[in-house]
Amino acid sequence: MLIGGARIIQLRDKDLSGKELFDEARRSVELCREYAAKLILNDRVDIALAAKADGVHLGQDDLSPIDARKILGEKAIIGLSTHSVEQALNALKEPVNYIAIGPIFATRSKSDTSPVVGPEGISSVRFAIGQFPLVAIGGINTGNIRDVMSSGADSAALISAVFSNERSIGTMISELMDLANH
Ligand code: TZP
Ligand code: MG
Repeated sequence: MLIGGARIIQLRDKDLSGKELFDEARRSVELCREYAAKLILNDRVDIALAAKADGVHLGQDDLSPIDARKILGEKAIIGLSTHSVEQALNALKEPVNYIAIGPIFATRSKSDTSPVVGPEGISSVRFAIGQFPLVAIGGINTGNIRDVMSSGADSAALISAVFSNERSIGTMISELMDLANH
């Protein structure tokens, strides 16, 4: 992903032990530094702190952004997942650096998702939050990323779309970035 030009990597693994995740996080942080990219840890504020990650990505049921901010400090990037305009508006009152909205489309990467919000959901959240940084997540691929960006997302977060049978992860990322930026 770094070779392909990804600027922010989220380390997300719900199955690793704390020790294993910490080791992965440390290696990932080191690699991201080499590419001047950022490493965000999913869910785990404690491991983000211990591994000196750039920040943490929180869900609605994780530690609150206020508590994460107390632990990680002013410079940390804190993102919050939201699934509706109402949640996105509430997120604006929290000490977060970006809001994520999703799932945009159907996804197989997560089973307990809220209903899909579609590109219209991105537009509604964009309208509600003004210029605040907005990340779109869930089911985004080469076929729909342009629509996602033109609906008002600043960034797209994705997993499955970078794993192709024919092409490398780096190639997929650079293709997705080209589509997103043009
Ligand atoms: N929540 C909804 S989708 C997703 C998360 C964490 C991961 C991204 O999924 P996809 O569809 O593989 O890009
Ligand atoms: Mg989470």
